[in-house]
Amino acid sequence: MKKVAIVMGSDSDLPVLEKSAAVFKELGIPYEAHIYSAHRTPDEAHDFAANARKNGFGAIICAAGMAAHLAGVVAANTTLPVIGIPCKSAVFDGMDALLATVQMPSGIPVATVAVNGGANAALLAAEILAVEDEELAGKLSAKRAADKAKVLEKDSNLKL
Ligand code: RP5
Repeated sequence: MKKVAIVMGSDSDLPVLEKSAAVFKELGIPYEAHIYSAHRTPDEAHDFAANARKNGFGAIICAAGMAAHLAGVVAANTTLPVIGIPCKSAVFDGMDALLATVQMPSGIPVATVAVNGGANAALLAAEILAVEDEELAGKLSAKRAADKAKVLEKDSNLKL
């Protein structure tokens, strides 16, 4: 199975990426995590993206807040699928990062998930890998069914 990369602009983004890592652990997907910033370590961000395909990655998750250019810069340097997570910051509540991540120019796509959407970013990466992996597709279906069962149990226990 291909690996997934988790790249964050700062260690202050870690709580969001812990949700991604939990999904990968649950599904048995190999991953590697890095702190590379589009602004503070631009050379490392570039080199990681440019070499990601030959280094065995199948998808890249990029999380950044504020002027969130990381996902776009990584996407500009690879044709692997890039999933952007806009991270919430104190001043604009994540709207700044959401717009910076989602509004990519035509030709360089970034699949943007919700603000702080670490779990969905990992699930989307898993779905991309599962296109060619029946066993992983089965695990994703089982997770959907288990999540559904949890909601239905809450429904039957609901007292209001
Ligand atoms: C972004 O700026 C990071 O992704 C982080 O969300 C935000 C703030 O970074 P720190 O100042 O906390 O390192 O580049």
